[in-house]
Parts: sequence; structure tokens; C-alpha cells
Amino acid sequence: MNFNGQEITKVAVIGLGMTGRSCASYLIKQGLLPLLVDTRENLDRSLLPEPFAQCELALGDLDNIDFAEYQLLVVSPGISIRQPAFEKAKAQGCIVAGDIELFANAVSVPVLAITGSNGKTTVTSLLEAMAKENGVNAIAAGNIGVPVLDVVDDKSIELFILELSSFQLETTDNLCLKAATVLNISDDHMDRYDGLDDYAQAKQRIYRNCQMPIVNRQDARTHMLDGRGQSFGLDAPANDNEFGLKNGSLMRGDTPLMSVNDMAMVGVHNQLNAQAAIALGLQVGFSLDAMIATLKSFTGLEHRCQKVASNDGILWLNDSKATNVGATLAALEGLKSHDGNLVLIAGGDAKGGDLSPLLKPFNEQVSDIIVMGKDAHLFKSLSDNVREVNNMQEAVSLAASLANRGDIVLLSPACASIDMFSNYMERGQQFMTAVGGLHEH
Ligand code: UMA
Ligand code: ADP
Repeated sequence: MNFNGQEITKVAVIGLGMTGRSCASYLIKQGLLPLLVDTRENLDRSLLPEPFAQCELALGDLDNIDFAEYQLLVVSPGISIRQPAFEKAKAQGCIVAGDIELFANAVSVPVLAITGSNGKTTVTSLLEAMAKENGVNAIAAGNIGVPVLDVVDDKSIELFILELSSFQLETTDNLCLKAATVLNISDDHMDRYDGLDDYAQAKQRIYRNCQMPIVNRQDARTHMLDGRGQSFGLDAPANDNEFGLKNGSLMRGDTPLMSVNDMAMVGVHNQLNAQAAIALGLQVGFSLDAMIATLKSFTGLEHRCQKVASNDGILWLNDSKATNVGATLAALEGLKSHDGNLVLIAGGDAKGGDLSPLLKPFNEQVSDIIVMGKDAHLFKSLSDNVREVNNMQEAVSLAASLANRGDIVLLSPACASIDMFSNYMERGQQFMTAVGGLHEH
């Protein structure tokens, strides 16, 4: 296989989750027989796809594997490349890359990319819907859950819209983009980075080979050092390279594009997401009218400030996708004008993040905080109104006993779910099921 100008014959795939399996299948299709590696010793070989049977398999500690004879190591995003095994391999001449770099090497149609701490999936899905409205056959892929190498060879695709995580960007060097954005930077994945600047640097790699960077005016960590690009923000735009808000309208320069009241998505953060999507869409020739039409009908995604049906006069909101502090702050900001009590259900794995920005909204807006999970104790130091429970059922029952007609119960955990649930979807689903079961007596 030709990879960035070099003929590759010996390759290893590190990690056999969704990405690793996709990489292995792709490489086998290219006529290679990759070494398959996973750090989990108990990985069930019988669950691996049939074509993988021809490949050698190595399980366990990466330090016990000799990568010297391999030219390329394709590493999954869930595995940190900052470990001695990879340092050693690089010193021996191995290239360390991820699936997005292999995609970059193979793709021949335009690509847009989106990263940021929050809003990636919303903006990526919104752009996919805008593409459809424009009659463009586009596909959303990457961190959104569709491994890029599963779709790169589909000749019917006219445009790729990639959601990229900081982990994927760390192993990507040559992805050429029509336009890209870092939506925002706030504390996340601090168990993998040495602070916010280190994390922001990984995200900034998205601009490396990008024709049009789209940055957030209110968030300096999203900016290009040379000031290049277009921007979006909460304030009024100064010129046509700026998108913004003025008198309740989404604006480009002096031109009102649409009233925010006509958007189907709610919350100020979604007004920023909409601006970013419009700016990206214009770079690939989408019509403004079609993008505005999409914004009038696109209601947002499940598990993101989603209303849960109930008949008790309480508004139950499922924001299970709030896996970091920034997302929970955005949800609380959106509920600022609410008059009744607000009961918050939070907790899980804080990923080493700093919870202190929650202190102010907790004091000003939240009447009761119900917490669970690995880092429940961290919330107790933030407020006196914190009660700990053991599971989602208990959390919902307690919330129901605390809330009255006109109040809001918000599940917005500010933490990852993996300590108690298989993913944020399961957490949100358990919340919705428990709320649904409240009146079945
Ligand atoms: N793992 C090991 N040993 C291995 C391989 C993996 O212990 O040898 C563990 C990892 O530490 C991790 C889990 O297995 O806890 C999954 O890691 P992975 O790299 O195999 O993940 P994939 O199944 O390939 O899924 C990845 C993304 N996951 C991560 O980056 C952790 C998925 O994003 C993405 O949808 C998928 O690739 C397709 O591109 C999920 C995610 O949580 C939604 N992303 C993080 C986020 O959004 O915050 C970055
Ligand atoms: P990501 O894919 O980056 O995790 P999502 O679109 O899935 O982003 O949203 C994750 C969480 O962040 C949800 O709780 C959502 O309400 C919130 N959110 C969405 N957009 C923004 C934004 N621009 N700023 C802050 N929070 C946001």
C-alpha cells in the first residue's frame, strides 16, 4: 500500500475496538496482513471478524511487543500514543498514525471537519442535514460513530463531514480540508492531557492543512495564531468574515440571516452551532436559503437537552450527552430564565476535570443536586444541597419527591458515563425509562 509516498508492507493495528477493526478490514482489502494488537488480555478472539483469522494476534502489554520490523503502526483513539512503546517504535523508524491519516491518504472528494469540546455531533449532523437539503450526497463520519475507512471508498459520496476528537487529531498530519472549526475548548479528557493548553494544541491540529479555519471569537484557544479565517460569536459581526448575533437574528456582517426564534433548536449554544454550520456550509457551496430551511426544521439530537414526556407538570430534561463541565454549563445557561426550582442529576467519571466552574450556577440556579458514580464525592465539596444515590432509578425517584409542578429536573452529569453505564445513550435511556415508570402504579 502506498502511504504518504512510501510503500508499506509491514503494518500493525493497535486496538481492536470499532476503529481498529475498521482499519484492519481496510488494510486486508489493500492486500496486507496486519499484526492485530489489543492491550486487553481477555479479548475474545472468537468475536473477531472471520477475515482477521489470517492475521497474527498479540494481546496484552504493548511494552512486550517488538515493533522494530513494522513500518506503520495504526493506533486507535482510545490508546494514548504518549507511552514508551510508541516512543521506542518511532525511534526505530516506525510511523505512528491513526485511521484519519489513512483516510487522508485515500480520499479524493472535499472534506469538512469539526472538533471542539462540545457541539461536535450537533454541528456535524446539522451539516449532513444541510447537505441533503442542498441535494449533495454527504456522509457524517469519524468520532460520530462511523469509522472513516468504512466509507472512504464509496464512490457515490460527494462530501465527507468529519467529527474529529482530539485523540484522532493527535495521529493525523496530512488531512486536507475545505474548511474546519474548533467550536470551543473547555475542560475535558484531562486524564489524557497535561492541562487545557496541551488539549487545545491537539484540537488546533485540525487547521494544519485547512483552506478556511472557522473560529469562535469568544474563545481564544480556538483561534489561529496568524488570525486567519472566519469567525462566529455571541456579539454582532464587524464584517462579512464574521457571523454573529444582533437583535435576535443570526447575522453575517450587517446582513440578518434569520431570527433565532425560527430555529427549531433551542439554547444560545445552538445559535453558535448554527453559525458555525452556516460558515462551513458556505465554503462547500451550500445555498444560504437551503441552510436556513434546515435550521427551521432541525430539532437537535437525542440525549442533548431533550424533553422527556411526563404528565406530572414537571419538565424532565435528558442531557446525558453532557459528559463534561462545559456542556452542563451550557444547559444551565439555557435554563437561566426558568422561574421554578431546578433539580440537577449529575456525576459519573469526571475524567480528571475541574468542577469548580459549576459553583456559581449551582449556588444561583440549582435547588437540589443528586449525584451518583465514581466522582460523586467531588460534587459534595461544591454545594451543601448534594445528595448521593446508587443508581439512576434512585436518582429519578428522589428527584420526583423533591420537584413539584412547574419545576425542572435536568439530567446533565458533567461526567462520562463509563463507570456505571456502557455509554451516555444507556444512561439517558435509563433516565427516560425511570421517568416513564414514575406513574405506573
Ligand atoms: N482499549 C483498550 N485497549 C485497546 C484498545 C482499546 O483498553 O487495545 C479501550 C480504550 O482505552 C477505550 C475503549 O477501549 O476505553 C475504546 O477505545 P477504541 O480506541 O477502541 O475506541 P473505538 O471503539 O475505536 O471508538 C472510537 C471512538 N472512541 C474513543 O475515542 C474512546 C468513538 O468515539 C468513535 O465513535 C469511534 O472511534 C469511530 O471513530 C466515542 C468517544 O467516546 C463516541 N469519543 C470521545 C469523545 O467523544 O469524548 C473522544
Ligand atoms: P460533542 O459531540 O462535542 O460531545 P454534542 O453535540 O453531542 O457535542 O453535545 C454534547 C453536549 O454539549 C450536550 O449536552 C449539548 O447540549 C452541549 N452542547 C452542544 N453544543 C454546545 C456548544 N456549542 N457549547 C457548549 N455546549 C454545547
